[in-house]
Amino acid sequence: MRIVALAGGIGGARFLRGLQQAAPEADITVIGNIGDDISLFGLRVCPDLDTVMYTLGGGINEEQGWGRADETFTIREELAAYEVGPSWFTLGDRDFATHIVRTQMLDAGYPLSAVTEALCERWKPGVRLLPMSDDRVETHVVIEEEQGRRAVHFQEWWVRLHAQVPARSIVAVGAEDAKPAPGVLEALDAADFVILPPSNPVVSVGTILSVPGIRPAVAAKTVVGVSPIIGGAPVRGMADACLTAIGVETSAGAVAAHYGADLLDGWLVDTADAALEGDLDGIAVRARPLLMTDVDAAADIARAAVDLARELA
Ligand code: GDP
Ligand code: FO1
Ligand code: CA
Repeated sequence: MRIVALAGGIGGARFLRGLQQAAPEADITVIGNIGDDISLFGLRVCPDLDTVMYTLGGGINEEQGWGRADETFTIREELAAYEVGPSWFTLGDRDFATHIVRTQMLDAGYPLSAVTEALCERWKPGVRLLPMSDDRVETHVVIEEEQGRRAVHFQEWWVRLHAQVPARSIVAVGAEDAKPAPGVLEALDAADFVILPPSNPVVSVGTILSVPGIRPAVAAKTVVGVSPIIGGAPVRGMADACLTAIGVETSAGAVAAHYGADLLDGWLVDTADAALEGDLDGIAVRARPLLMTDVDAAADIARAAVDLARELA
C-alpha cells in the first residue's frame, strides 16, 4: 500500500505517527510544508520538516510539540548577552545543530530535498520525507498596524504577534514560480491514495497545494482528509485566524468546502460535528472522535482514514 500525506508541523506529525502504527506495512511518502521556513542568525530553519523528522524519529519535545527533547539554551543566552535578536523565536542548542548542518549543505549547493534526506539518515523517521519544493517559498502575512500596512514573515505574525493582529492577506511568496521537489509528482502518481492529516488548511496544506502541479496531481487520486477543526475551533494554535484571513468560516464543513469536491473524496470530522455526516456536495463525511490524545488515539484516526480511502478508491 502506497500512501502520500501532505503535512504541516504538529498536527501532521502526530497523525503520521499514528498512521505508521495503524499501517506498519505501508510505504509512506510525506510532502512537507516549507512556507514556515525562516532564516535566523544566518541559518535556515525549517520548522515543519523538523517537527515531522523529530516526531517520527523520537527526538521531539513531546509536551511542546516542536523543538528537541532534553534541550538546553546556552546559545540563546549568549546571543541575548550580545543583544542579538530576534529573541521572540526560541532555538535550542540541539536544534541549532540541525540548522547548522542544513545551512552548510545548502551553502555547498545541495538542494533542500537532498539536505532533508541527509538529516533523515540520522533520524530514520520511517517515511520518505520530501519538502514540497527545492525552491524558496515563504509565507508572509500582511497586517495593519497604527503605523500602517506592512508584511511580516509568517513566524513573526504567529509567534511574536500570536496571530492577534488581523491578517489582511496571507501570501506564499515564491509559490507561483516554484516547482515540486524531485519525487513529489512521482510519489503522487504511484500512490494508492492521498491523506490530508489534520494540518492547518491555510498555511500548511494550502501552501503545499499552491505549488503549481501539486494540486492537480493530488486531485487525480482518492483523497481523504482529517478535520483540524472540531466544534468550530482549532484543537490547538490559531488556524481560525488563518481561515478568517482567507474568508473561510472556522468549521469542519467550511474547511471541506474550501478544499472542494474536486480535491476531497472523503472527510473525517469529530463526533462534535456529527451533523455533517453523509454526503457533503460530493464529499463522503464520516464522524468519529478526532482528538489525538496519544499515539493509540492517533492510530485509530489514521486507521479510519485509511479504511475510508480504500472504500472510496
Ligand atoms: P503546525 O505547523 O505545527 O501548526 O501543525 P499543522 O499545520 O500540521 O497542524 C496544525 C493543526 O493541527 C491545528 O489547526 C490544530 O487544530 C490541529 N490539531 C492539533 N491537534 C489535533 C488533534 O488532536 N486532533 C485534530 N483533529 N486536529 C489537531
Ligand atoms: N513556536 C512558537 O510558538 N514559538 C517559538 O519560539 C518557536 C520556535 C521554533 C523553533 C524551531 C521549530 O522547528 C519550531 C518552532 N516553533 C515555535 C514552532 C513553529 O514555528 C510554529 O508553531 C509553526 O510553524 C506554526 O505553524
Ligand atoms: Ca507550521
